[in-house]
Amino acid sequence: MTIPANPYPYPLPSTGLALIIIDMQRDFIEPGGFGDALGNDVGLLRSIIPNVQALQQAFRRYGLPIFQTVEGHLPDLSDCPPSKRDRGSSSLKIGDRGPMGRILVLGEPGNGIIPELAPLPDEVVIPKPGKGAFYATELEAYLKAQGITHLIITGVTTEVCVQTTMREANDRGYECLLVEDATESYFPEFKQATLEMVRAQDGIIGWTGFTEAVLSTLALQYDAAVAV
Ligand code: TIU
Repeated sequence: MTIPANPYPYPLPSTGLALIIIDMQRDFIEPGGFGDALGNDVGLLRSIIPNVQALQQAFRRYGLPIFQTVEGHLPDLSDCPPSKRDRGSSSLKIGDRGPMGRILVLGEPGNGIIPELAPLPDEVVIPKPGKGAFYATELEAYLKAQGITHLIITGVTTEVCVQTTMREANDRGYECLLVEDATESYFPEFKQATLEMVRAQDGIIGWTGFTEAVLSTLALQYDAAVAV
């Protein structure tokens, strides 16, 4: 079974598939958070919520693992490099108190996953101090423990945390499909460039494809299995 994708169909394994949802947090998607403090139009990211929800529901329905990440720092900022906190000219820096609590600090209201994509109690949420989801996290240990080899990647923002994570995963041997209409950027041209660069050179980093293609292929593979 394969998922229609670019640059060629993505091989769907019989086991070892997981959904990765990167940083669908209020800090990036709602006014008053980190994304807003950096000067971005955060409303641009909302358009993918229904597609990420559809993938989340499908993976739940088929009993496939889902890993969400949140970018955030410990309250004492001991895991935040000064270079990250000091970068830029915003008056609201990481750790400062904003309208949704301290900016980009784990456990603050604004750092949480948006309610539309709230994880179930048994779903793993990986806190991450960097842009990539493998740097200084438990993600790889979870994936190895569960025999995961193939990652369907979604979330925000495409050219920052999503692309960094996909590159980290590719270097570790994971087969990655980035879902075009389930990832978004504050910069449409950067999203487009990311899609093109990851699938160029015969999939130098991996594949790109659409939500509907993933959903319909999963239905063929798993609904058929359920029917038998
Ligand atoms: N600023 C921006 O585009 N993104 C981030 O800082 N983090 C993530 O991409 N999650």
